[in-house]
Amino acid sequence: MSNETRSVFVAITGRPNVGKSSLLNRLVGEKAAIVTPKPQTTRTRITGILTQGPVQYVFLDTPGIHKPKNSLGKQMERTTAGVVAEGDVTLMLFDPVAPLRPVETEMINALGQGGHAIAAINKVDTISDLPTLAAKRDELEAFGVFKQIHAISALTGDGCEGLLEDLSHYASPGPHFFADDIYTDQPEKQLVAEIVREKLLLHLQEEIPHGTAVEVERFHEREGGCVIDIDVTIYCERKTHKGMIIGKGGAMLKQIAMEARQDCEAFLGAKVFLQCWVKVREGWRGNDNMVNRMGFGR
Ligand SMILES: Nc1nc2c(ncn2[C@@H]2O[C@H](COP(=O)(O)OP(=O)(O)OP(=O)(O)O)[C@@H](O)[C@H]2O)c(=O)[nH]1
Ligand SMILES: [Mg+2]
Repeated sequence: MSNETRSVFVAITGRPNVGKSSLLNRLVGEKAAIVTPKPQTTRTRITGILTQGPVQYVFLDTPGIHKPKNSLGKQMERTTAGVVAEGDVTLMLFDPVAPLRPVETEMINALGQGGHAIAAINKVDTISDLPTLAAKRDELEAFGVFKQIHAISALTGDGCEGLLEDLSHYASPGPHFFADDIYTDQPEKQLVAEIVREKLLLHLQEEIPHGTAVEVERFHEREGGCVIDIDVTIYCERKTHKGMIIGKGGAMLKQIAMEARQDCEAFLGAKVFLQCWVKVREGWRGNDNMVNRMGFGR
């Protein structure tokens, strides 16, 4: 390998819950994106950066492709389309078992219109029979769109090295876009907001967490940098939701804040005082202006 610096932008796409954010974290070796068992966890574009010697990989995680039901969903769809147009290569993830959905077929056909695309069948740790994998591979191959089809597990790391090697072939010579020692370009405030949202998704049922948005109102490092005070507002869509987020005697909110604080302390390397408030912003997901104002218009 030559010592000339090279970079490659990789757009990661695929249906909700297929493991895009898990793969991003696995590839960069840090938690750049939140992960939950619920679909539509990722709402905005998340950048993960890995520098290996002369090659810098810039992974662009996207909201899972689905039929949008509201303004927020439409904005998420635009984000994904924009990111895919930006990548030097698109990496599309697939479930090893679930049949292809119409949105996936549409995306594959769109990828076939131009640019480079690679497929990866993720979660291979969940299947034991090779015919299933072979059938999925054949099905994807038949589109004639993907340059390579990998079988990987973001959970165990299986196949990820081969995938990286393959992606490195799409790198172009030039200076690195980011510092070699960073793994994401997200500001700390955004990482904190995402962590709080992850805990909301993990603890609350049904539509409630999907109707929440998180804003960091204050992020203050005390002198010496060992203690950080963080104030967070959680917006939800209904009064009844507010009650459920707070929980009996405040127990739910306390649990969410405690778990978020622990994660924040781990990545900020400081003691964190985290305070969370809950406010109602009725129907915000269905209102273009509110969706934009809450930071999704990017
Ligand atoms: N067994 C197994 N589970 C995985 C693997 N990759 C991801 N998961 C799980 O699948 C679920 C969804 O993972 P995410 O990384 O949040 O999926 P995503 O594609 O980013 O989802 P959205 O952001 O909603 O589009 C989580 O519970 C992960 O732990 C894998 O390789 N094997
Ligand atoms: Mg995700």
